[in-house]
Amino acid sequence: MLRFGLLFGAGMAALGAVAQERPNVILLVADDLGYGDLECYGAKNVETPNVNRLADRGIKFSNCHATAATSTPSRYSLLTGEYAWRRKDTDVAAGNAASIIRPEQFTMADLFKSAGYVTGAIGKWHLGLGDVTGQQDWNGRLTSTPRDIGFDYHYIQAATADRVPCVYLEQDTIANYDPSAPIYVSYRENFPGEPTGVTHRDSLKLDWSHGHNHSIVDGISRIGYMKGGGHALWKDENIADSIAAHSVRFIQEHAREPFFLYLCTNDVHVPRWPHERFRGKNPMGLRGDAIAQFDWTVGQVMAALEEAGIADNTLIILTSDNGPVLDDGYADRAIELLNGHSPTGPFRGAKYSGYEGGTMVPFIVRWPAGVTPQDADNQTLLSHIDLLGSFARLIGAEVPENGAVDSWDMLDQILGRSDENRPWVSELNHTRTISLRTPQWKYLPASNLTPMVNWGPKIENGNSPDEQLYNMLLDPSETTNVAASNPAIVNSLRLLHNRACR
Ligand code: NG6
Ligand code: CA
Repeated sequence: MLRFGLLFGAGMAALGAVAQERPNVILLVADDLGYGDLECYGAKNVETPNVNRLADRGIKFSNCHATAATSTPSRYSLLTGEYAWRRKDTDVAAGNAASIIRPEQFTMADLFKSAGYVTGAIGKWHLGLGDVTGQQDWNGRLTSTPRDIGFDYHYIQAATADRVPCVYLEQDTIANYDPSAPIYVSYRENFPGEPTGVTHRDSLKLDWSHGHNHSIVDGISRIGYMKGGGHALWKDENIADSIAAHSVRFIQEHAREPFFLYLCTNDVHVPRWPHERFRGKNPMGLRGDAIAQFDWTVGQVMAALEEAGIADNTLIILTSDNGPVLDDGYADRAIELLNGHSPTGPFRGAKYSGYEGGTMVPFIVRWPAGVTPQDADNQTLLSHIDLLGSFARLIGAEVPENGAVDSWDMLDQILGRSDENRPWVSELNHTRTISLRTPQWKYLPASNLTPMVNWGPKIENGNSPDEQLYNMLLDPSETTNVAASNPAIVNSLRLLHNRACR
């Protein structure tokens, strides 16, 4: 209470009547949304009025990094405050993977709960479920769910929309469960007689381009095999509506008590099949439609807060889990229809990559006037890893001694009260090469791993047998490796890498 008073005394006075002492927090995480994909970050061909409004009333950061260039490790670090590279089992998870965050591990949700908050996780999960991979009881009650790691409420997709099972889990059981169609899931083999993207390719409403040719659900073939589900199966065009509706309900139900909502959209991950309100409307095709649908979700959340009279007491942080990708396995013409739009903005690489495009993400912090600056551009170097440690001070909660070991308190930076950079941030590519970014430099260690993503997407991993150094102040697009002419800087960054990234 005292800490809160100290921190927000001035801001709160400026706000006048404030319903609650502790702010609600909504952490809104898009999937594969690029740094350059929002209008306020320079996107072309797509309007994002709701996100613009959020940025107008808050701070738009232009140097904030996800910790990893794919979802599972990025989200692991976000929720635990521990770098994913400390563990071997944090790569992109299958839809039947066991829960990666074990109940004994401290999480962001535990932090909020310890301060008396109601906590919810809605939307994409992709951190595993159950105790043993492949042994989940999809027809009964699941164990090791978000409820075991601090979330009071969950309504989630087990992994991503391109992975089975294509159903939502709500409070440990399948939402809208259909007893006449029991659910079976396998990542090893098909169930006899079930159609796949290979056997029934002609029937698909969205063709696959690489992978994604196993079981067909809602006319789209996925990764992995499933059988059953009946009326519990999702329809892709309703996913955004469903996530938004559950989020709005969560906000309404908890408007009179402090809440933390971890809201993860399915947009703009593949398969992109937005609702017909959006589908076919954007000149960039389905990927543009999905960005517009994402923006709509943001509008729904803001409207719910305003209607409940709690917009002024809710801190919203909007970001993405990793960089963008165009062809990620479905023939949605994302590349052909770009029309001059650059999903990564000026940055090299994309999702999966150790270059900046892999982890440079939009990051908007909105709170009302008087607490955070309005319509501000901020270039402070930040990382998602520090959200947990920063929230701890925000709500006056303690992080236990062995919890969130990598997360620092950067609250002053996040609220726009300090522009002191994080001295370095670490970026994990999908081959588990860790790069370092400092305010001036980008260092990629030597790696003999493959330089390009070696399945469909034409994306550079950032791996090279030579060490790489880029001067980010002069060359933000990482075009010219200046390692040879800066041996002292390379040495010091190699030492830092050896010390900090193990
Ligand atoms: C890849 C998938 C890709 C996407 C990614 C994870 C194939 C060929 N590609 O393996 O489509 O699902 O994993 O994306 O299977 S993430 O954003 O959830 O990390
Ligand atoms: Ca992602």
